[in-house]
Amino acid sequence: MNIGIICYPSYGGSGVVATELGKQLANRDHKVHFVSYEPPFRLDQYYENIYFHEVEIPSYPLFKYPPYSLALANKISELISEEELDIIHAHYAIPHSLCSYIAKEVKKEADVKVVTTLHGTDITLVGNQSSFENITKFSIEASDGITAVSENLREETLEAFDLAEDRVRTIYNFVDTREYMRTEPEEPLKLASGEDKIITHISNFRDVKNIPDVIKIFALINKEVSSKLLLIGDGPNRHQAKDLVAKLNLEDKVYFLGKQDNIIPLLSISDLFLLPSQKESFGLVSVEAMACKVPVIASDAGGIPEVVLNEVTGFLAKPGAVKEMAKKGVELLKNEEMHHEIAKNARHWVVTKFSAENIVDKYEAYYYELINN
Ligand code: GMT
Repeated sequence: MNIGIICYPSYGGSGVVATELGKQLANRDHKVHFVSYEPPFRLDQYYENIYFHEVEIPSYPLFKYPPYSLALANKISELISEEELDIIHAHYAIPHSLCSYIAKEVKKEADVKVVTTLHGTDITLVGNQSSFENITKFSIEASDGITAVSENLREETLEAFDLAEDRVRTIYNFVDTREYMRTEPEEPLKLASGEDKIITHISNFRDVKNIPDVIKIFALINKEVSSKLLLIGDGPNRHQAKDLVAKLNLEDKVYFLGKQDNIIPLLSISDLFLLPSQKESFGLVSVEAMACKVPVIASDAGGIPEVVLNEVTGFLAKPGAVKEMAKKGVELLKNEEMHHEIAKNARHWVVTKFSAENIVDKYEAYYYELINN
């Protein structure tokens, strides 16, 4: 197949999933065309069967806001005929799904199917704002295929947009479990020297991630278990996080590592991963952590309980339940046998449920189903 993938290229779950899916499809001999304003950050080298098409953003004195969405729709429409696309896979509804729809309408004569994958915030935070509500609903309904990254998001989408049960299919996110595994670094990391346990959090530092709770949970754990906190990623709440770390006198224990392209070495030295978000449609980082045998303590919210199994691959508590999460963290870090068991379960769960082979089979089958109908 010739497959166009429309995604955000920046640091973030939806772009990661789109890029990894493209790589896997290219390995299966499909031709994959990424379309965005810059190459996705995980597309860091030459891959056979993968092409990148940059959307040039027009500037003109009249345009106070450069019309990126129109340029994107135009680029997709060009590719429909030039590359004979069979599938356009839009990751994140806004604006990718609508741009794909417009491109398809422009090239009416072409037989191309549009698949929209919903990642969560496109529906729960952005899509339900009045400025976007109608077009989000329209572009989702107009898609030939719709997928959601968890059952929870699927149900929320059906309800929010009043769709028929069979319109949205759940296809979970995945990781390449041959790449994501606990690995000894070639050179030991100084961060991991000493007896301290390593606790890790990765995110875009937005409100929904509850960064202050990450720090408060760590502060409580650190009173009982000597430990360090690695904060990976960046975003609007970074300053607030730094202030709280200073207020709690934890500056020598908390490391702000910023955005990291390769998180495997850091997960490989981690003993515990924290994801106390207000909500997550899926929580891809928790799968990446579990693949590297890191138990996860997370919020019992959104799609997380489908991903992290309470008392099996980690522990869940209501969002905001800082003390409870810290108590579980201490228990886990003090009990070597329990930690070993949960770490082992976590890896096994990811390999059986969220491996690239399983999930990419599902996307591939869905594409063929849409094409053949
Ligand atoms: O807020 C984020 O974490 C970024 C956002 C994105 O689009 O990159 O993440 C969403 O999509 C990810 C990939 O499907 C999911 O793993 C995240 O759970 C989801 N974020 C939220 O639901 C808050």
